[in-house]
Amino acid sequence: MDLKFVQTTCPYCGTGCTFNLAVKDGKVVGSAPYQRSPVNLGKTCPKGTYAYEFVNSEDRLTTPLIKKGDEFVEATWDEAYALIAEKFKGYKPSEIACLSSARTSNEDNYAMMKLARGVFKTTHIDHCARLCHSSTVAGLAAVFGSGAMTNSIPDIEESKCVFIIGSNTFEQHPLIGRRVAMAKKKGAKVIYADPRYTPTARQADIYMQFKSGSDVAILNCMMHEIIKNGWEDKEFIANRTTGFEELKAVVMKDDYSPENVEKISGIPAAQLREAAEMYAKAGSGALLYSMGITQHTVGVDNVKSTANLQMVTGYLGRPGCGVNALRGQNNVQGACDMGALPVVFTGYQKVIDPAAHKKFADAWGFPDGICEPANGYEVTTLINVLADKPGEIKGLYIMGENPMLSDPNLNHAKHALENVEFMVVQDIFLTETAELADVVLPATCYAEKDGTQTSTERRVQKWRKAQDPPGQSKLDWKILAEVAAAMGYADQFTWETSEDVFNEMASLTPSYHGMTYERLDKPEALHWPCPEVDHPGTPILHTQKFGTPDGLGILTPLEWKAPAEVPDEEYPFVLTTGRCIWHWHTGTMTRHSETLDHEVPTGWIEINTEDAEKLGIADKEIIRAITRRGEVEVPAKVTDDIMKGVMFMPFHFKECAANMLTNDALDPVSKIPEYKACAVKVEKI
Ligand code: MGD
Ligand code: SF4
Repeated sequence: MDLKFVQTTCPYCGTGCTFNLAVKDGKVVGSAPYQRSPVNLGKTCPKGTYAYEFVNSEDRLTTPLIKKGDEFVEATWDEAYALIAEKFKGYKPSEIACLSSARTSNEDNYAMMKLARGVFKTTHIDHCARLCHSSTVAGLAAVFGSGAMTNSIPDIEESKCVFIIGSNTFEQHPLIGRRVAMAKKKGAKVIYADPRYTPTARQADIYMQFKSGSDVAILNCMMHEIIKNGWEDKEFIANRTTGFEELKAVVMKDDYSPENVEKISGIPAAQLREAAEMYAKAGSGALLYSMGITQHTVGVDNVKSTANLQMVTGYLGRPGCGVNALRGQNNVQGACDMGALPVVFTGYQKVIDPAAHKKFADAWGFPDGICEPANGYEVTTLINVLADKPGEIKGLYIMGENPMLSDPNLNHAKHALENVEFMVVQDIFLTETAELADVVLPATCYAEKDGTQTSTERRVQKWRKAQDPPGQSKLDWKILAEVAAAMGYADQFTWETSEDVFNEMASLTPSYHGMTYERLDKPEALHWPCPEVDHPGTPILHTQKFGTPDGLGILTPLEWKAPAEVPDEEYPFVLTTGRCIWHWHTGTMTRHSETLDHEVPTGWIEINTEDAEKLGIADKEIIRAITRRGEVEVPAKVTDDIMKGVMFMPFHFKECAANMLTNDALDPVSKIPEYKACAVKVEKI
């Protein structure tokens, strides 16, 4: 028997835990701890522990498929490439769109970005960061000059007070949650604000339960109390920020007094006062947030509001502090860094900047040039264009995304995708989206490839190949390079290894410039920015100055605005949605993992005990949940963990898909949908 252990990085959440895959006779059969990781210190959550189980699932895609009539038939790679090239050559650049993937490596995303902009010459490329943290990128970039998590995961342990708002850290980033627990053991206080009494709430010294969608009011109220009592960091404000007087004029309004914010949020005024005092007086404060902040029509305002609080308290640029935006997908930070966005090349170099455009055009050397120096469609705009203007986009190439379960308002998304003339899906499973495709291409998963991913803390880590790919499946970047070759651009895609792709990318990307595969092999890897080969990486951003033109952080006066859809007589409850610890996003991988699927085999809707009593609904009863956009039948979970008037659904389960219900209203700046608040009613069946 041949048994070996291959160290790799978890393919689920943005924490970036390292573990070993156990490989017996060439097949992945289990996982084992890797003790030297400074991120997870040898531990993993259930998803990481069982991340080996889906790898050899019988349902993995193993051969290219081409749709003939309503059925897929197996095809050779050459047949699939020939068809893709024939179709895409027939479209104008503006008629093609590409969706890249936060589940694939940096190398795969770079290849997709180059294929889109260099071969298809389209500006329309985006990925699911749009649905997740586009408000973080837009919000933090505007006020700090960089749209990423400011501090590192180990650094959270140094905090004297951790303030978590809109993140169920202990369930969704469990190994970051463990850091919070470690900080607490050292004496830190924990303040938690969330509509649900989650496992994170159990760790809190102060737990503030509030109505989804009142974040700006709560944060303004905390600043109101801090400034009223003179607890703000006057030196930090004077030396490192701009706009304090304008901010003060708004937050000091009576609208944001604890009594008035109690009316908006449901949090008792006394608790708001207590939280503001505890936080401001702690001496160091790490603010952690996730999709509870970002997924709103005011997502960018929410993000800027968290930045305001951190600047007012001076909790930035030093250990135990920071705006810690906990990114969702394992490589959503990396996919953004790689330029899988409609406005930037790698490292956030703007497509509309003539110098950046020329730099990439020259380096890539496409004889007929690259895309226009213009911005493309965001995913959510693309879906609206597909739905409303059939024919404007004709060809769609999707790598590693499943919008048919992850997009809001699924009836609308389905209508949009059905309007695509020719769709390619490149995935590891035949997803709900792949079922609508004309060509499906089988890709390798994390266990079958070398590559890198960038975690939420900007740490760039390695994936290492543990087994051969199943059937004819291939590396994502390799497939994209072969598509490029079929389109006539083999000379621009001559990479032989993942490392070749990385080196090309790093040579064009200042924040990755000093990284090499050799340097990334160390257990601690490297945090960007890492501009030179002798640079140690940057675990904490903004230590001396911000990335804004004048180096100052921008305080932004913000008024609270209600969600786009609020409860009324017909739809009297607020619906909020998210994940559970056992499953990941659209469940493609976790539902192919026997252990995880066995733990939580289907979805549910959480209803407060008093609300359920009034409606005559029993625990586990199958009920109908209805919004203005759709309806689903789903088992009720009657619980006191959710506040009265609010309901919660996880979005992993196709048989009771939360996104049949959610609202596709968008934040005007980041274009993120409002997954976290819409109006719902429930009925007995
Ligand atoms: P995933 O399930 O992660 O969802 O939206 P998606 O990205 O669409 O889909 C990723 C796909 O990648 C899967 O089909 C998987 O099989 C495939 N895959 C995995 N590894 C590989 C690989 O190596 N190569 C290739 N080619 N494919 C691979 C997620 C999106 O969902 C996000 S990021 C968020 S934050 C949103 N959250 C959210 C919410 O909170 N509520 C509701 N209601 N909906 C939401 N939708 C959003
Ligand atoms: Fe994987 Fe995230 Fe769990 Fe770590 S916390 S094992 S990265 S899912």
